[in-house]
Amino acid sequence: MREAVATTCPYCGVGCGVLARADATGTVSVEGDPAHASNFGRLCVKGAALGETTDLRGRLLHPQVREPDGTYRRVGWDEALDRVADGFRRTIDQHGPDAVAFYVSGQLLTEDYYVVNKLAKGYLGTANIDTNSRLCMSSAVAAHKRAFGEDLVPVCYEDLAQAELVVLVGSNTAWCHPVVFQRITRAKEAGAKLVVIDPRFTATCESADLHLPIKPGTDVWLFNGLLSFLFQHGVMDAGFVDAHTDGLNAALAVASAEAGDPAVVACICGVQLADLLAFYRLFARHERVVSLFSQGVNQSTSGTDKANSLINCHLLSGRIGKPGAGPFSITGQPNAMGGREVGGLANMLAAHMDLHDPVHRQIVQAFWSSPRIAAEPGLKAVALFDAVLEGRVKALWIMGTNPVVSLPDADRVRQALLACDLVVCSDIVECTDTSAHAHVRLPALGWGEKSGTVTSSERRISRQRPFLPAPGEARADWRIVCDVAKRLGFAEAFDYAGPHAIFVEHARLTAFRNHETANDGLPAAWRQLHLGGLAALDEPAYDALAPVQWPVRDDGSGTARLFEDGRYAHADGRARFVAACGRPPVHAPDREYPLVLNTGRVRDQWHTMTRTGKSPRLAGHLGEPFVDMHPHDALRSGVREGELARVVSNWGAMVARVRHGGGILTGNVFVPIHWNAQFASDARVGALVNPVVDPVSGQPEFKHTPVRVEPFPVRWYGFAFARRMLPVAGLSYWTLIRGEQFWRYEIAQREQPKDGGAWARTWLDAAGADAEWLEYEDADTGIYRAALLRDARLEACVFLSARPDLPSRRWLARLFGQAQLGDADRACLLAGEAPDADGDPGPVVCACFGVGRNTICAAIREKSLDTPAGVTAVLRAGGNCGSCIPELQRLIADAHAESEA
Ligand SMILES: Nc1nc2c(c(=O)[nH]1)N[C@H]1C(S)=C(S)[C@@H](COP(=O)(O)OP(=O)(O)OC[C@H]3O[C@@H](n4cnc5c(=O)[nH]c(N)nc54)[C@H](O)[C@@H]3O)O[C@H]1N2
Ligand SMILES: Nc1nc2c(c(=O)[nH]1)N[C@H]1C(S)=C(S)[C@@H](COP(=O)(O)OP(=O)(O)OC[C@H]3O[C@@H](n4cnc5c(=O)[nH]c(N)nc54)[C@H](O)[C@@H]3O)O[C@H]1N2
Ligand code: SF4
Ligand SMILES: [Mo]
Repeated sequence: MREAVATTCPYCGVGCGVLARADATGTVSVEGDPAHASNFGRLCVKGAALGETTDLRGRLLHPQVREPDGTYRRVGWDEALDRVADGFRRTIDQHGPDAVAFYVSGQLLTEDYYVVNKLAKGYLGTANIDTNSRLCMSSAVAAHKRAFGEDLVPVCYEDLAQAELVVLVGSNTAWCHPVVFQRITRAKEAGAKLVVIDPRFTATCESADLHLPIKPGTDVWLFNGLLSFLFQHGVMDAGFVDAHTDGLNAALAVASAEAGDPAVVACICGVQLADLLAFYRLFARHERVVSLFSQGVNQSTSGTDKANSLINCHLLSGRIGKPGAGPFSITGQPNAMGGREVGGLANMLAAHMDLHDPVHRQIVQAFWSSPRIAAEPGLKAVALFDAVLEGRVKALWIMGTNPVVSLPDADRVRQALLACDLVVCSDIVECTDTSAHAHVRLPALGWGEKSGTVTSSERRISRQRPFLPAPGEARADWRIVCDVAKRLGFAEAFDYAGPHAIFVEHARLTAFRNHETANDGLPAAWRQLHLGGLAALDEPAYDALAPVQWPVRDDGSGTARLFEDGRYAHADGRARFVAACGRPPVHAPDREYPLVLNTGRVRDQWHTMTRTGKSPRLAGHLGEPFVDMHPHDALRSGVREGELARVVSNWGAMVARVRHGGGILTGNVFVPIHWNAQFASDARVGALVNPVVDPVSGQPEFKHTPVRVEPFPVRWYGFAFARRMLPVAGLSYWTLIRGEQFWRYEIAQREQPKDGGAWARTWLDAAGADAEWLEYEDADTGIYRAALLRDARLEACVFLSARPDLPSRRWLARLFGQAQLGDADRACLLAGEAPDADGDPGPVVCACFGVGRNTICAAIREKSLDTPAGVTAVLRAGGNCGSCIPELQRLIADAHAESEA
C-alpha cells in the first residue's frame, strides 16, 4: 500500500479532507483526514464510498469525434484539438465572438475555471461562459452582492458550534451536507435549538425542535413577517443599523405592508400560527443565530429576494460578523465557491470584479495584458441554451456538467444540442445524456488524478492532490483549454507549466489594484477577496498548501469570519437592506396540472450518477427513480404505491415508481434529480421542469412546476440480476443499478409476451450447452421465476409477476457471492423466498455496514432500543459516517408509535 495522499472530497461544498491510498492493483481506500478543519476525520457515506468510483469502467480514455453515421471514432489529441480550435475560430470569424459559448461547472478546479474564463472573456472577447452554478448558487451570489456589495459568505463552520439557534431554510442538510449536519447535531446536543423550514418533512426534520412545512415559494413572506415582528418587538441593534447599514425603512415598509400581521403570514405560508410565532420568538430570543440556506431558497423565481429577506433579519438584529451568528449560504458543489472567485458566471469578470464596471474591466484587462475584454454580460444558462437552439450560438463547449439532465426543460436542451454546429464535451465518462450529442469528446482527468484547488462553503481553499496515474490519454481540464487557446493564437498567455502557475496568477489578480494605487493611471478597486498571502507560493509550497480561509493576509494566515469590523463592500462601506416583495411562483397548479413538482436529492447519489452510480454500496439505499406523493393525491390520481406512474408537465414527462412516506404535503410531489437515460428508460425529471428563472439571478425554478400524475399501466412487473449488462431495447420500463457482482434491473412491460419463458431465456441469453436453466411458472397468478447457472454458479435470475409485489431483492444479491448454488438455494430461488426468516435484511439503511431496514426494525423491537446509539451498539449501523442516523431516529419513532397503538 502506498502512502496516503491528503486530498479533498469531490462531492459537496462541505469540502471534507480525505486521506486516499491506491495499492498496486489500483484499489483505492479512503478515510477522513483528521487534520482537515472541514471535517476532522469524518466523512459521509458518499465520501466513504469514493474508492468504489475510481475504476476505469465507462471512462472516456481517448479523444473521440463523431462520424456522420453517429458513431464515434477514436482520434489523437492533435486532431481533436484542431477540430475544436478550427470550429471556434471559424465561427468567430464568420459570426463574431458571441456566436461561441462555454458551459462549465462548479466541479472544475479553480485553476481549470480560471483559464477557461480568461480565454472566453479576455481573449475571445465573449462573456458567453456560464456554469451549472447558475442552477445552484446564483441567487445567493446576487443576494450577497445586493446586501454586502460583494459575493461574500460571512460565517464559518465554527459558528454552527457557537450558535444557540440554527435555522435551516430549504436545506436537507442531513442528506446533502451530512458532515455539516453532524456539527449541527453536536450543537444541538450542547443545547442549541434547530428549526427547519421546508415543505417536506425530510430526514433533516427528524432532529428539529420545530419544523415549518411552508407552502412552496412563500419564504419571502415568512422572513418579511419575521423582520416586521423583530422590529415591532424591539429586537433591533440600532447602533449597528445606524453605523453599518442602509435601506431599512424601505425594506420595513414593504415587510410590514405585506407581512406585518403574523396571522396573515401563517395563512399565506400555510403553517399554524402558533408554530410561526414559536419560530419568530425563538429567533427574537437568541443572539447567536445561524440561518443556513440552500436550494429551497436559491432555486426559485424569487430566490434572490428570499435570500435577501432572510439576510435583512440578520442585519436588523445585528447578528452578523459575530461568533455564532450570520446568514449562511451553504454551497452545493465542491468548487462552487472557487468558480465564483474566478468569475465563472456570465455576468462576472474575475477575482470578484464585475463585467459591467469599466474600472474592473480596465484592471482585469491590464493584468491579463489581453487584446480585448468582453464588455457586456453574457448569456445565463437557460438563455444560453435558447440561443443555441435559435442558432445564435453555433459552437458550444461543455465541461464537467450534464445539461441534458440537469437544466430545466431538458428535452429542449437536447434539441438545442442537436441543432448546434459544434458541440464539444469534456468529461470523464464516455457516454452521458449530454455527450451522446457531442461532435468532439475530450477525456478529462478525474478525482484522484487531477491536481489543483477547491474552495468550500466557508471560503476554505484546499488542495485536491493526485494519487492515481492519468488513465489512457486523459488530460487535465486546464491543459485542454490551454491547448486550444494556443491553437487560437494565444500561446503566450496560456503557457502555464501546471496548476501552480495558474493558481498564483489567480492569487495575484485578487490582490492586483486591490487597496493599493499606483501612479500609472490605472485605478484601484477594493475587494474583500484577497489571496495576496498566496501569490508568492512556490511550487513545493503550493503542493504542501494547508487548507486556508480567504481573505488570506500577506503572512499567509486566513480569516474565519467576515465583517467583524462592520465594513461591507459597497462603496460607502455599509450593508444594504433589500426591499423584497413576496411573489408567487410563475406557474400555478391548475385543473390539468394540479400538483406541484418539487425536485431534489437523495442521500446516496450525486447528481447525474456518473460516479456514485458505480458504487454498489451507494446503490443499496434508494435504487430506483420514484415519485413521492401523499396517499390522498395518489388516490385522486388513480395510482398506487409500488406501481408505476407517469409524471407529466406542460414541458415533458417521465415514469417512476410511486412512493409514500417522504413527508410530502397534499398537493405536492417530490422526484429525485439523479436518474437519466444511462440508468433508466425514462426518468429525467429535468424534462418536466418549467424553464422560468429568477429575474435578478437567472436561477431556474427547480422546486415548483405544476404537474399531474397518471397511471403507467403495465401487464407485468419484474426484476433481474445478471453478472453482465442486459439489453434493454423493447422494455416498456427499466432501471439499472450496480451491485457487488451483478447488475440489477427493475423492469415492466406493457405487453405480456406470449411465452414468458422463451422471452426470459432470450433476454438472459441462456443458450449454450453449459447453461443450466431453472424455472417456475404459475400461469394463474402470472408469476414466472427463472435462474441461469453455469457450473452451478448463478449467472442471472429473473422474477416476473402480474403484480408489483415481487420478492425482496436483498437476499438474492448474496447468492452472487457464492461460487456454487446448493439445492436449498435453488429451491429458494424458485420459491421466491429467502432461506430463513431473517435472511431478508430489507432495503439498505446503513450503507457503510450494509444493514437493512428489517434487521434494524427487528433489533429495535426485540431489544427495546430507543436511541440511534443503541442501534449502533447492537448492529454497528450508524456508527461510521452517521448519514443514516436520521433514518434510525425515524424507525425508532415508528416502532414506538406502533407499540403504543
Ligand atoms: N446526497 C447528495 N448531496 C448533495 C448533492 C447530491 O447530488 N447528492 N448535491 C450537492 C449540490 S450541488 C447541492 S446544490 C446541494 C443541495 O442541497 P439542498 O438544498 O439541501 O438539497 P435539495 O434536495 O435540492 O433541496 C433542499 C430542500 O428544499 C426544499 N424546498 C422546496 N421548495 C421550497 C420552498 O419553497 N421553500 C423552502 N424553504 N424549501 C423548499 C425541498 O423540499 C428540499 O428538501 O446538495 C449538495 N449535496
Ligand atoms: N430538477 C432539478 N435539476 C437540477 C437541480 C435540482 O435541484 N432539481 N439542481 C441543480 C444543481 S444545484 C446542480 S449543481 C446541477 C448539477 O448538475 P450537473 O452538473 O449536470 O451534474 P453532474 O452529474 O455533477 O455533472 C458533472 C459531469 O462532469 C463529469 N465530470 C466529473 N469530474 C470531472 C472532471 O474532473 N472534469 C470534467 N471535464 N468532467 C468531470 C461527470 O462525469 C458528469 O458528466 O443540477 C441542477 N439541476
Ligand atoms: S459531507 Fe460527504 S460528500 Fe460532502 S465533502 Fe464531506 S464526505 Fe464529501
Ligand atoms: Mo448545486
